[in-house]
Amino acid sequence: MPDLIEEDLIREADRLLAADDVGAALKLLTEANRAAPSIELEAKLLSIRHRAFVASEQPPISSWPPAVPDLFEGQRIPEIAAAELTAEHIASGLAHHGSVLARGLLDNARVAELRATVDRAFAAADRKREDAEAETSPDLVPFEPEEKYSFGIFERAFANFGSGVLGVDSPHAMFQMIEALEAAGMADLMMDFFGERPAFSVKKTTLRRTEPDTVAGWHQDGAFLGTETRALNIWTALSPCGVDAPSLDVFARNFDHLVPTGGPDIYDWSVSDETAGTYGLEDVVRPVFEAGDALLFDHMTLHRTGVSPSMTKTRHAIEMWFFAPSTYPYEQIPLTL
Ligand SMILES: O=C(O)CCC(=O)C(=O)O
Ligand SMILES: [Fe+2]
Repeated sequence: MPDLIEEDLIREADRLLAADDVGAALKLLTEANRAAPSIELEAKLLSIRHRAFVASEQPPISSWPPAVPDLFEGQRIPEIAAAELTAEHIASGLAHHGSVLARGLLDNARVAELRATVDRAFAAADRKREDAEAETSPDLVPFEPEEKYSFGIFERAFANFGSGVLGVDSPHAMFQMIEALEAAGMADLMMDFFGERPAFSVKKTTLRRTEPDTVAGWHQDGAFLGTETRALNIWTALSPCGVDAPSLDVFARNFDHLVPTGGPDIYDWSVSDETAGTYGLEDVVRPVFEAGDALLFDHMTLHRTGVSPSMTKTRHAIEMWFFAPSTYPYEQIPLTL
């Protein structure tokens, strides 16, 4: 049960929400939680982010994708220090190279904290699988969206199958990650990029611990997100990867269409190795990430987990998909940033 101070804060946040001041409610609880972290406040923040989502705050900007010059000529996957990143760099990277690698998006302290939170969430998910009655709060608190959404058993099993835990089931991880992205300026930057305050996805925000013996499959996330949405995945490495631990394999080019799916692969939206090969494997890059580096890509980028038999280490990462609310793919269940 929340203690008195938390109850008061939550009541005050509800009052602000009733007066339609979502921003003030989020600010109140965020600042309180920064001063004294509490799972009740963190869970309430997620609930507000979900329930207060509105698709139509701003009209969509008319031309998409943005027409931008190639700011990274001669590079394959462009790299840039996160402190220098602008919305134009993101648009340019996506349009001309398929992705852009932001070095040092999260600092070491934030990475260490997040990695510990991810480990606790995984341990709690293991306990829960052994004993459905196990108490897992505060490490794992099953998220409950509004009733109109279908969500639960399947999504958790699917995340687990992919060596993941749903981000929203760890309100603490979501709090830390959003704080880290705010500190890195990504909230403002995405506002610039999308021309709308971004929303992120309940189903597509995943804490990952990827083992070196994982099975990888080529795909474009647009095969299930749809091609018409405006998306940005911030895929952040929380441990070094690309040499001893799985990274990502990414085509260093733009795709304006979905490539044919099917073949001897894991999901119906997977692309077979043979089909991927027809796009020129010489264009594939496996970035080497330091903890805190992030690859930014979208729903058209053709990629897979980048793994080799020689790898021996597990990699921690967070995959977090953002969308322009006006083009939100609703089955992915929205949360406002
Ligand atoms: O983390 C991985 O290996 C896969 C991530 C992925 O497919 C994605 O972020 O879209
Ligand atoms: Fe993906």
